[in-house]
Amino acid sequence: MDQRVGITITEHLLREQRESPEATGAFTYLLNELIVAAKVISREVNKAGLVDILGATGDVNIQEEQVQKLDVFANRVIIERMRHVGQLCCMGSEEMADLIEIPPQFPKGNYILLFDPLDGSSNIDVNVSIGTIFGIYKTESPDTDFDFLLSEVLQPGTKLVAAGYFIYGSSTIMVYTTGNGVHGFTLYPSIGEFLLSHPNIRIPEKGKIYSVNEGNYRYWDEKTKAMVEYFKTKDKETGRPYTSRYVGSLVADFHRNLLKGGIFMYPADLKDPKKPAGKLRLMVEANPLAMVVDQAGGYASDGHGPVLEIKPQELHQRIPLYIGSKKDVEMAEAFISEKLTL
Ligand code: P6P
Repeated sequence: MDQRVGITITEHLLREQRESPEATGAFTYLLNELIVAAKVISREVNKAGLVDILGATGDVNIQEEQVQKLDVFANRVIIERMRHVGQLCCMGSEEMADLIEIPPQFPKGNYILLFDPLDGSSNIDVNVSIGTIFGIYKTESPDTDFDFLLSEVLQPGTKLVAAGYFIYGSSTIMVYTTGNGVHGFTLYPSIGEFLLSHPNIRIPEKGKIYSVNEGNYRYWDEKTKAMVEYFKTKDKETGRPYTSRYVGSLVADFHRNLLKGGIFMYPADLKDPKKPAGKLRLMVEANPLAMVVDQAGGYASDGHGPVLEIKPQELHQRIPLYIGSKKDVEMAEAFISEKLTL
């Protein structure tokens, strides 16, 4: 009897490709190569405790964050694998100040890959789930001189052709969308394949979980404090107080809320005058996850409107982020944009 192992990610991508008349296979090839990079990262993350790859390198990245060795490794794996695929005109990484050029010896393509190679790095050596976040745009002008490509990269999230993440935890899971729903795959190390485990993910319209770092309370404005207080206030009719869950790893917090429902918040705060809009990055974190949650029936806001509609001004632009169950994010937005007073 045919012991089918289930639908592999490659089979799923090919099915999606067949449903797009204009598809040439270039995108499927691109995503498959990114998946190989994620498998390599997953292997290192899962054995990090056994080899000297834990801990910081002593360097500091563009975000002025202590660079962990696995950060450097993950960033290098993705860049070195993706630059020769022949489907990209450039890349942007959370770890790199500027756009990453495709070396002249490799063919270029029409796609742009933006990624956070290993989000949640502060959790690396305490065995908490971490992840890779990616977003893929297309450009109509792939031959634009590299010095002028940034204008092709700074597209609103509504223009993303694909987005998703890999979460390296108790198992390695890939969640992605190309605009036809959200699908999750679990890596089976014994066969080295991602198999469909979460078809057509839908986030509950309203949740019971709120995720925020309340250690930043004193740095929030009054609207933010009132908004967080709302989720903590007892009210039987609206199922409050919500439960607090905060891992400090965006991919882990987002993934839990995507499956169970709830809201993740990283509000603007006055903790670091250089980062008045909060900590999270529009291009490599907020936009890709906003596409995923939108496709799963949820919502992502910067407190005043849809994240996906923000016109990016710079590659490492930060924004406040409220993302998850639609009704919860709309409630948070009402507080922050002052459309609501209780
Ligand atoms: P804080 C990890 O460094 C990260 O970028 C996200 O993964 C996470 O959600 C956030 O920072 C945690 O930040 O300030 O609460 O420690």
